[in-house]
Amino acid sequence: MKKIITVSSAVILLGFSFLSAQECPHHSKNGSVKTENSEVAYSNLPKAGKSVKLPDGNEFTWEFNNKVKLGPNVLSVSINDQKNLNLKNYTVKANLDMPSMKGAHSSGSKKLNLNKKNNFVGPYDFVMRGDWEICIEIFYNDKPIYKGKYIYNI
Ligand SMILES: [Cu+2]
Repeated sequence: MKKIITVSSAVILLGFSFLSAQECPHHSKNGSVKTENSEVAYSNLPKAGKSVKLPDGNEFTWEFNNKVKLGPNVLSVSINDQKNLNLKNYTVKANLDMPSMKGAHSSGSKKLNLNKKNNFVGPYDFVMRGDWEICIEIFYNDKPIYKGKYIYNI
């Protein structure tokens, strides 16, 4: 009996730490992306400019649209089909924070806006040097289909 209890608590603990590892900090304030059915695990994003495959076969890239510096910068995400046409019928959200100072300068999860070139863009402020975690979420028909994170050193 004791063994069974130990095993099941180990399973619960494992499950719990797995979930915590998936979560980007300060990223789910409204809770809407964390419902059981729509849980999408965080992937590690490749570096800026590298193409990432989405589950639906389309691809996206992320980058900052200028030389990244301290202060305000613009994050840009473009989603393309095989013909390299920019697709706009997605929703993209991003959150930036410093893992070593969680919450101290979190941008919060912000929806990126579609510009004239059909890129999703949004302003983000690097207020100090160090490692920043960039979390990007992509939704289709209000359902999260991709979540990725990347550590960016400023
Ligand atoms: Cu800081």
